[in-house]
Amino acid sequence: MLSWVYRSLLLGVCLLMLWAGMPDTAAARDLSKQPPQDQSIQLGTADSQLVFVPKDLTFRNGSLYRLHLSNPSQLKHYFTAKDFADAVWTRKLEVAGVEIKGQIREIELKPGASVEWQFIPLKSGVYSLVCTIPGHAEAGMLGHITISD
Ligand SMILES: [Cu+2]
Repeated sequence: MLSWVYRSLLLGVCLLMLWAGMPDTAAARDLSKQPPQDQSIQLGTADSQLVFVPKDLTFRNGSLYRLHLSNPSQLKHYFTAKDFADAVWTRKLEVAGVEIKGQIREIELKPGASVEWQFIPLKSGVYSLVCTIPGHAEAGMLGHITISD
C-alpha cells in the first residue's frame, strides 16, 4: 500500500513528464507556422461586370490563409474592407517578387493584376467589403467577409 508521500512523489514525476513535453506543444501553438489555406477572389470579371467573385468569403478565426486576389477586368478595382483588415494579423502581402509586411488597409488592383495576401483572422464577426471606385458599389461591387469562431 502506497503512503501519501509515494503518491505525491508519483504525482510530481507525472507533472515533470508533462512539463518536459511542453516545448513541443508550445511550438505547435505558433499560429504563423501552420500551412496556409488557399482562397481566391476576383475583382470584376473579364466581361466587365462590377462584382466580387465570390461576393462573400468566410475564414476561420486563428487559421492562416493565403487569399489570391486578381483583377481579370479592364478597369481598376479596390478591395476595401477596413474593419476586416483591422481584425486580422497580416503575415505578408506578396506581389511580383515583392513582399510587403505590416498592416494592410486597402488593396488596389490594376487591370490584369494579382496579389497574394497571407493573414490570420483574429476577431470574429461579419465585415463589409466594397470597391470604392465611384459607381462600382452602386452597381453591385459589394460583399461580406465572415470570420467564424
Ligand atoms: Cu471596382
